[in-house]
Amino acid sequence: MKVYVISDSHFGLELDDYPDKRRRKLFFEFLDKINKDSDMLILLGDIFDFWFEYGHVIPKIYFDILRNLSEFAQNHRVVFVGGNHDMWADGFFKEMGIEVYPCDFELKIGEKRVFLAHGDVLRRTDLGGRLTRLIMGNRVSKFLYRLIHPDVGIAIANFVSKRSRVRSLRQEIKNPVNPTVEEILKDGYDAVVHGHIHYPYIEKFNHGIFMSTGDWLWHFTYGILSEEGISLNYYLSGKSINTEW
Ligand SMILES: [Mn+2]
Repeated sequence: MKVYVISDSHFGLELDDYPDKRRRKLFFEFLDKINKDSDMLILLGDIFDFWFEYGHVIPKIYFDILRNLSEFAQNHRVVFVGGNHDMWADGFFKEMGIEVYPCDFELKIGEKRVFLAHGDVLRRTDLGGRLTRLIMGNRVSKFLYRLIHPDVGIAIANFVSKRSRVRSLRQEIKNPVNPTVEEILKDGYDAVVHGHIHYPYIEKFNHGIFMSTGDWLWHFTYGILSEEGISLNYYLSGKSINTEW
């Protein structure tokens, strides 16, 4: 079994060095490339810089991505795990044949158990991330936001995103291993995989493997999970770091 994992493409976010259009093109090429040998694709959050599920409207700026993903989902199992930018993904993805998990997802490969989450909330005890999700993710907020005209709502979201995020997306990461990762590994998982920190990283501990998927903004990295182990791969250079179980 070969499972591909990708996160943090933040489609819709414009960058000077890697414009949205170019990142999308690379993503579609990537889907093409893995089409034949992938059994499953896991989208590990923040694929969209902003996604909101309206009753009757889908944001047209994502049309090409949705078209490509829905085509891919015809022949592959596709799992979408919500990130802090796209936790509202829901019914429309299911209509495309994509499985949706708002927070985390457990994958079994042979005997191995892998815990996958976007990374802003790894455990229910992660208060900061959880608070954001509680406020943003509850029914009342969704209902109220839905009342705003989509043109206005999306403009507001873009404004907030540009102001606060471009800077924080590129932070230096001093220690990519969240203490919760080791707790989860000690709880009997063989691996923890998350995104969110935009820093590609893989390490094998006594209890299991940790991988941070990096991003599809500057690093263009993705993971492959299989019966042999886990690898972290750089799409542009072709470099890959393999870790056996
Ligand atoms: Mn994130």
